[in-house]
Amino acid sequence: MSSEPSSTDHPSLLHASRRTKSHAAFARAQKLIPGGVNSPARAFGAVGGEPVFFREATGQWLTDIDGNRYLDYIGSWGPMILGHRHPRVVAAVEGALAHGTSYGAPTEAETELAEAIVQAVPSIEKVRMVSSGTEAAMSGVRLARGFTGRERIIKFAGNYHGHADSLLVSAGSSAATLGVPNSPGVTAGTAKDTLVLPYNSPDALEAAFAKDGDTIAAVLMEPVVGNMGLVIPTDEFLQAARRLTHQHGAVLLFDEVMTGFRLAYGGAQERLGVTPDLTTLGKIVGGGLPLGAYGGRADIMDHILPAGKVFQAGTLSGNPLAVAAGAATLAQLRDEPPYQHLEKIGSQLEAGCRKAAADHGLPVWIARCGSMMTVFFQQGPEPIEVIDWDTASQSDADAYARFFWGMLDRGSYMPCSQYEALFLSATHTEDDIANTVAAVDEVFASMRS
Ligand code: HOZ
Repeated sequence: MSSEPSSTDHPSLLHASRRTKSHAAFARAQKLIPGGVNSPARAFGAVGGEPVFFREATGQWLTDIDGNRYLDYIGSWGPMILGHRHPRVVAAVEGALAHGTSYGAPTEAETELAEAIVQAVPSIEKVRMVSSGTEAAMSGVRLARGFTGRERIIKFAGNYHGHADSLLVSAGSSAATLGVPNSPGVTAGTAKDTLVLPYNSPDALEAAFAKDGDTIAAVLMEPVVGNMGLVIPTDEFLQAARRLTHQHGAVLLFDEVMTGFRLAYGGAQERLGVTPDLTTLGKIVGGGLPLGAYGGRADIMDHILPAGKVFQAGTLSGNPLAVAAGAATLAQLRDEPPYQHLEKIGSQLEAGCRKAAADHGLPVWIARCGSMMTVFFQQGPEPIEVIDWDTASQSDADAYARFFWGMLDRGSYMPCSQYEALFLSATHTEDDIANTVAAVDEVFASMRS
């Protein structure tokens, strides 16, 4: 099977000779792993060319198997807020490893992590640990249904909550990137209880609750969206979600898998001042190891088996290595909060991108919240404000691909899709950002020529 990009002038080919080992590794992987990758998000499907294979990471740096170094603007899609291999996290994992890798039985470390989560996120009174954000969302939805005795949920087009069947409806992230927002394999019966509304539309929410309010178990949302590129909610929209769920006895379920511990120590809900009933967590809460969690009001959480009747289980739930990495990450974030630094370098990157776009007359919409940001490339002449999937999906995917490869060739590893946010870490320096802005300026200039 050939793994060469078909077009001879594709931007991925400009410096392909620097990535010959990645090319060979991808060819080998494709023979055994569908599409050569274990998650479509990393397949470079929307930017063309072939994925880069990595051998190690330290701080803000990635090294690929050809020996190329990149500034990492993905951070494993969010978890690595402290940078790669933070000494405190490494020591905690090594400490846990010395004792055992899995017991299938409770440990005190799980309760300590639960205490840290509850202290950080006041809306979480009780929390259950699972192994991924997907599991957290799937279980949170089941719990909301079990608690309310209702079947329908509301989700928003372009929001992504992992790959549980009922949530792969108008989904963002790689489902949107690769053109399967409604996945084959999800039955009509499963999908019919998922009502999809436009993000940032209080009117659509009002109308849905006016029509079906007594059948809606939950409103599930990314309080700041990272999975259709970065999209920021209006206060009016968030307040409508809180008010309507409260009025109609539905659960407000925030998916903070990306935003938890990132937009503030208490997540997007702290930053935005809105209190959900339930919250899902993933990524940072596991410190780079597989761990998710869902938590919230004790009266709701106590419906989970064995306290209540809603089933959810897992051999590796609360795995000791993942718990150690998560607890060390949260402790570090609490002891030396990086949020001011992240805001500073985030605004430096945003300002640099805005200036470069203006200097080169490139039509872009730039959205940023703390250490998450997206540059939406547009057709112009005037930028369209990106507020929902309708506006996000009008972006110029070819322009994004040229940007992505131009940045990769200049040593910055950006998200390989217009519909993913970039992430900064505490280890990125102002000099790193200045170098990246210089590269952005060059790439934007090349895109106008
Ligand atoms: N949640 C990640 C970003 N949208 C995707 C990670 C993955 O599926 O590999």
